[in-house]
Amino acid sequence: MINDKVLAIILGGGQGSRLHPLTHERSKPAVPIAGKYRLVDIPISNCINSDIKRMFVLTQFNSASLNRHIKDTYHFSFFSSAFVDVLAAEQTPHNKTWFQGTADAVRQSMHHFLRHDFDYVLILSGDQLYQMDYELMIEAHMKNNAEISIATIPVNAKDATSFGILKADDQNVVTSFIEKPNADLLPEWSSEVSDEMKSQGRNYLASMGIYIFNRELLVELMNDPNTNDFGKEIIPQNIETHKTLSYQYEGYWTDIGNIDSFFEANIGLTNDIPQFDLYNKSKRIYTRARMLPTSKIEGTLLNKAVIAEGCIISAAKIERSVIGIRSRIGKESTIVNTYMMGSDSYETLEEIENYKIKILMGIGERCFINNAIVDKNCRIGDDVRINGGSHLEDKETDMYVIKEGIVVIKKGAIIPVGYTI
Ligand code: ADQ
Ligand code: ADP
Repeated sequence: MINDKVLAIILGGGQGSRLHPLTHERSKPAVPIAGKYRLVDIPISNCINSDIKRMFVLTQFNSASLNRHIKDTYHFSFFSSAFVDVLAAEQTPHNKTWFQGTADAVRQSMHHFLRHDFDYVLILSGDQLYQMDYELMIEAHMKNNAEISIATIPVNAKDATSFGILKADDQNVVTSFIEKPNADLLPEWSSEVSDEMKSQGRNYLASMGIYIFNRELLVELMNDPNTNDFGKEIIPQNIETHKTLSYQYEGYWTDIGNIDSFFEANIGLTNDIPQFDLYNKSKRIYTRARMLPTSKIEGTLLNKAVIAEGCIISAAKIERSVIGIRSRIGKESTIVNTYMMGSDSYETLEEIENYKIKILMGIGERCFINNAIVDKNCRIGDDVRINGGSHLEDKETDMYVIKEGIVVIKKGAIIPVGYTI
């Protein structure tokens, strides 16, 4: 049983500044994706689907929403050894012992891991969208007597500079590794890849930031207090002395660590055949069962829309958009290229009566919203016009942030009637 041998560690995020403002009030693993899930559901579901059921989530700060989500979602049988535990750094950013990097985060939590029986540790990133069977990677690791394995994927030259790039021999043993190489170094780093990858210009083998370490080796490496990061230090410093295997993966995989890639990954779910398959029952993505009512839609032209449960929609048109749980959208509004995360609760008629500002939760009437992310619990007044795009410069106000043309409305923001962005 693989579950007895492997412990999974999910790196839930450093300061999360690249996903600001979505990470302003919550830790990165708790950021909502795809209308009803949270980022952390992806690696957790991949683990469950790979029969790995003992998981730690490391995060820089404890958010109530992350703990509640994990507690309310992952109920394992009383008789099983399965668990998902959140370990949050308890220090402040000014304190030196605040997690200094991915390896440091693992180091500071080692005492929690060592209480368990395991032979291998599977280290995962918390901000990637993919469905991978880790069991196959662990089998390859064991079969080849490797001490470290790195999941790798071919990428093109443009992307190669944002990843760890490696070279492997014909037995897939890693021979060299460079973290985020400059573009001028790239010519030396191309690899032999399959014809299909070659035809897409994906000639560089990138680390997916997914690692397997043998227990003894990890303990040994974590005893060195001078290494803080897997990609920058641990991996490059150990490939020569410890057999390191490249486990090549060619399925859909995308890093969603910044606003632009997060937005694209969500909007990509509206494609005819999305690359990330939420409808595959053997690769199910788990999340909290909320017992919401079905969505109610009136007079709306829907085209490539992904709509979660519990919505009340009277919009004129919704196109290429993901609409999250409990969203309310008023009459004659048009929503295009938008990820609306939804709301945490419905307002009662009484609350609506007594609410001073009189802007209801959700999106009002006659609005136009394009190229936007609307975080949870926003109140967007009638006749608001938000037109994101490359014509807008990066900017932050107390209501919204513009990053690379995408307008992100902050959680709980109130956008007054008639406002234009
Ligand atoms: P990056 O993604 O740039 O490169 P990093 O920012 O360290 O690496 O993040 C890796 C994961 O760890 C992310 O999920 C991040 O949120 C999380 N993380 C970062 N700091 C953390 C901390 N202090 N505590 C807890 N979690 C933390 C890495 C590798 C590259 C590889 C890419 C693939 O270094 O070699 O190519 O991942 O995405
Ligand atoms: P986030 O997704 O931004 O991290 P939280 O997880 O903190 O947000 O909020 C989600 C949960 O909070 C919901 O499950 C809901 O139970 C609860 N909640 C938030 N606001 C309200 C409210 N006004 N009334 C009832 N429950 C609420």
